[in-house]
Amino acid sequence: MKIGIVCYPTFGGSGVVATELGKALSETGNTVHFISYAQPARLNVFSDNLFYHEVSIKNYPLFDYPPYETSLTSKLVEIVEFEKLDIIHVHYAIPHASSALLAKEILKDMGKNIPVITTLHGTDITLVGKDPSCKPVINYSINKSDGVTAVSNSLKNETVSIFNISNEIDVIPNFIDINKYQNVKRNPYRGKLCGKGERLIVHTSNFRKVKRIQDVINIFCKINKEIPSKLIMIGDGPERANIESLTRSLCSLKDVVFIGKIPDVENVLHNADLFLLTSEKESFGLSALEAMASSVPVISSNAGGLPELVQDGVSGYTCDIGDVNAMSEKAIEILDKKNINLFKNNAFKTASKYDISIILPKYIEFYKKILN
Ligand code: GMT
Repeated sequence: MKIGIVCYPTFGGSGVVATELGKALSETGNTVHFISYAQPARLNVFSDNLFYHEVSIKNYPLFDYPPYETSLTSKLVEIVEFEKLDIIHVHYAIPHASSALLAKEILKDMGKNIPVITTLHGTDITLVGKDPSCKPVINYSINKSDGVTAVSNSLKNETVSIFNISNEIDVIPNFIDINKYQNVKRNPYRGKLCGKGERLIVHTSNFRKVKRIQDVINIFCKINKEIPSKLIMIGDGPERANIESLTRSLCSLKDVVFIGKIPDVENVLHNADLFLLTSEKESFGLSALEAMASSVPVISSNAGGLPELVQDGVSGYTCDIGDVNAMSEKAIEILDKKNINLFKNNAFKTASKYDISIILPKYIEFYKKILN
């Protein structure tokens, strides 16, 4: 198959999933064309059947806002026509789905039928998508796509409850390449940061309000009073300065390190003891899956799809959103030396169910169903 993948090029979950999917599809003999405004962060390999096309945006003094959607639509028309694509798969509905559907209409006038698949990732529905400034366009795009997938049952249900949906939505969960996480040899931070017997806790996010990162810091302070620990904060975003200042006021900065955005989370997760994800909304929680693939148990909120991913009491615990006390108590339970190894093993077993070898065939099957 010749597949066009449209995604955000950033470190966000939807871009990561789209990029890893494209790489895996190309390794199984398909030709994949990535279309985005910058090279996707995880697109670090190239081969003769993997391509990247940059959407360049024509600006003009009249425009207060560069017309990205128009440029993306035109690029899609060009790539479908000249690369003879069989299918377009867009990740994150805004604005990718409506651009792809307009490209489909343009191509129809040119005598070419191109199926469009839209994968919903989370905030394109639960936060931004339902805003009146986007809602009718997202509703239309979901109903007019040739195929729609959501990354969890929770996201599918939320989509159906928010919008007026007449199209079928299939659930295909996110995935990881388990080997990548298991083959890490050394965590470069663990030895430098942690004293003997100290636990290592990790959080990863895009530092947005929706992640409730203040809860991560509060939970860590409570844990650290009972069990000497260190916390590594991975990622960056609008809340980072506030969170760093909260950290300074609540605990010692020698116990918490902010390392910013990194391309190789697996190296930091390796040999960590606990992952914290306290989000108010989380359609799936790819970062929690990456942690479990590294044999790291998870304490998370019970937002969105997290209870589908984190098996409560087995691979970690899910607690009510904002319940810092319950999350700290459960964290201390997991970190106890008589429990930790069981939770670590279970976390890995849970993650194994989401290995790419299991999820990739579901996408290929879905493409074939749409193409037929
Ligand atoms: O976490 C974010 O805000 C980024 C966002 C994205 O689109 O990149 O993540 C969403 O998609 C990920 C991949 O499917 C999911 O694992 C995240 O749970 C989801 N984020 C939210 O729902 C807040």
